[in-house]
Amino acid sequence: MSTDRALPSTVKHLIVGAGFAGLCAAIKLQEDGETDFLVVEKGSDVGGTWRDNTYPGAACDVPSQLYSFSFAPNPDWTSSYSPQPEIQAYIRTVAERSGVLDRFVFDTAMQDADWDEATQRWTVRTSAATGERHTVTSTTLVVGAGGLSEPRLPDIAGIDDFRGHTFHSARWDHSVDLAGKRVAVIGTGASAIQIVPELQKVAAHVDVYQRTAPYVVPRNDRTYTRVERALFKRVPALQRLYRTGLYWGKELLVPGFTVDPKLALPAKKLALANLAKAVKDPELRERLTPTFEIGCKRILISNAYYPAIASDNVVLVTDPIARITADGVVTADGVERPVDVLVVATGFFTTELPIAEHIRGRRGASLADTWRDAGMAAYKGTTVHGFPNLFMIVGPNTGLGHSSMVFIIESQVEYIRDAVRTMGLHRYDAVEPTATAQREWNDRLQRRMSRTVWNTGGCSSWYLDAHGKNTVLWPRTTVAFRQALSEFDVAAYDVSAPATTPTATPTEGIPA
Ligand code: N01
Repeated sequence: MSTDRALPSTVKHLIVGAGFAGLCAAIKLQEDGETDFLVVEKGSDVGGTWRDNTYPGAACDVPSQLYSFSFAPNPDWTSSYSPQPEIQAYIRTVAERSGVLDRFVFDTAMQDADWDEATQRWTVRTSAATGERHTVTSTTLVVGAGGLSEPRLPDIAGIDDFRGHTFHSARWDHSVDLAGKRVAVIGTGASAIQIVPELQKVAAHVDVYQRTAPYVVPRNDRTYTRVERALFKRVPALQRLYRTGLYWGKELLVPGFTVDPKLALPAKKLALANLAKAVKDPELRERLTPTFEIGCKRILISNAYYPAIASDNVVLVTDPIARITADGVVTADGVERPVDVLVVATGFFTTELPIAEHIRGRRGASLADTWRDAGMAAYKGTTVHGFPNLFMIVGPNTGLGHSSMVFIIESQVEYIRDAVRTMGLHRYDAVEPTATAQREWNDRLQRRMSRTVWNTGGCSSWYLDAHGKNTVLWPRTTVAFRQALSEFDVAAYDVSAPATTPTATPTEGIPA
């Protein structure tokens, strides 16, 4: 996708990112008649993480009927869990049909954003080509950059000396032919367990380097029949009903994460049965058995992962990696395994968002500076004290372990819409959550978090930051999230209105 659009000098709303979040914000602002906005996107297309993650086997582990916009149902999903190309095509279709794309600028990254107290505006520097205008000022800054967008490469000695091909799961190099190769996969998270079964089919040999065994439950995937798809198309209410059923089914899982892990015992049994069915070797099964409470790390879903691991051309390596050489991977026991292609499926920067370095608020401090000591924190996951008119979508403590992030995104966008309406109605130049409102929100949230399986389940995960604090997940139901963000609660905000010039009353200036 390309637009030859030059950047304007100023817009009312600047949106960063053209994934589900940025696109949703653009569509909903437009619905409110807020047409003075611009979306800057560092990639060449919409889609965000679904544009970037093109690895073999990439698919959603949340049912497609739920993992889509409520306002743009898609009766054409081919199966219950959509593969990446279908999701990417869906996002593109929604973007094209919504008529917002003329305000998207691709291949243009937000580099820095500074709040200017004097003008009450953001000054945003972008990577627009030299010679072009590359700075835009805006009243609001809506960041939809995603929590899973910046690949985290492992800090393993010698990794730069490796002479074969190396790539991260989210930056798959499709020019590398894997047929007949020896491939090593580092990591056993949601991405790796989708990749390994595909590699097993084509590579001569696959070594899977596992640090922590995950729980993997069966994936009840199935292709929709032509009749089902026709019904979804002709009777939209039926598709809505189906989606609603899926939604509440997912909500029922929440207490297993947030109240008592014993409630998740059926899922644990399912995962262990999934393992026992596919892996007959007791020693291998033992090494694949998780040692923490189910739910502490993301519960993975696959029918293909365990059978792939049990295949003759796949070896599960559980000795820690000591170093990487020019030709292979050496484990702590001194064994070197030769490798042609190294696939790094080691996840993303989630608790230290790289973009936080580049957004500077009222006192010139960046979000990263502000969050350095106590971790990421926002008010309702969306606004941040010290950063007026900044709206984050998928901000701190908005992530889910059980349902669709698209629901969270839509909830946050509704809140932002209401904030924009409120600002317009009262002619506020700026809104900023008070320090007290933000502190109380996070104190309550972290009190609830302390009882969840993510904090007590005996694992380390990408939900926890360097201080062991969970700054990623939402510790309640998504219903509670939507309710909390159902209206812009201006009482929790400091607002600034434009300086008004006193208007002369009719008697002023008339000599007595
Ligand atoms: O990343 P991860 P991911 N040496 O961080 C291991 C979403 N997603 O890309 O568990 C050795 O989960 C690490 O080991 P450990 C989804 O939300 C969704 O797989 O920390 N190993 C772990 O096994 C998901 O949760 C879909 O001990 C190292 C792995 O690398 C999120 O993205 C599909 C290591 C990283 O797992 C991230 O998933 C895919 C090292 N130095 C992803 N460093 C859907 O279907 C890390 N590891 C929607």
